[in-house]
Amino acid sequence: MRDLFAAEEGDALPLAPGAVLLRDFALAAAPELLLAVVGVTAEAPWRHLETPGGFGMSVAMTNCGALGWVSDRTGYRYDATDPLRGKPWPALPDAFREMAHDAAAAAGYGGFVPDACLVNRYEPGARLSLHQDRDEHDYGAPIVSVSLGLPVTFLFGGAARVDKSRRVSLVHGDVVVWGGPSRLHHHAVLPLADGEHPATGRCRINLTFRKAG
Ligand code: MD3
Ligand code: FE
Repeated sequence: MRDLFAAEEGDALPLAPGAVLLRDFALAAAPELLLAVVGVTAEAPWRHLETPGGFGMSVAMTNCGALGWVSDRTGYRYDATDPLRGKPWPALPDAFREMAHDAAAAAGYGGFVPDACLVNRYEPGARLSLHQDRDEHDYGAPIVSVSLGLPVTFLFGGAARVDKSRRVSLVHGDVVVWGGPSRLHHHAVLPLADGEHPATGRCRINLTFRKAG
């Protein structure tokens, strides 16, 4: 338990319409999930993608599942082929599929079957600037986000870029399910503070499950 007044494990805290924070939902499965990340990155290594504007992203990324999110000078897209290796992305590990499905169900989204998992690695200073996730075909499906390792401050705003943002601290084992009216809201990840976590070392890993195709 984080502190005396923190939510009980398994509590579902509404963050915004359609968005639910499941504190500690991935805590028990974390070692298995992290082992699977090692397997995925042995096949499809971490890389810093280039944005269409020509900047290198501070977050290191890879993917597993039928589709992977990629960025290069031509834009953002989902691709069945890893451009680095010219091969399909590694298969979605069973532990990933189950976590995504069960978290979505706990948040009220039954039958979630992701076809894409973006794996993000934040080292100290790495951040994600304000954006929307709108490269997927089906905005009706939720996005499931699993936080592992070092804590981070997550900002989520509204439908318009200028809407006021709220901030929430996401720690090891937290899961957020974004769906319904919040699915296209703007969000950002503030620069990761330096630290050391027993499960991941000096980084934060985020798994983002989507139905992209
Ligand atoms: C809020 N990653 O990869 S998903 C991303 O912590 C990304 O690495 C976050 O944002 C991270 O695109 C976790 C968080 C997320 C996803 C979709 C949303 C937040 C959202 C849709 C609407 C509002
Ligand atoms: Fe995003």
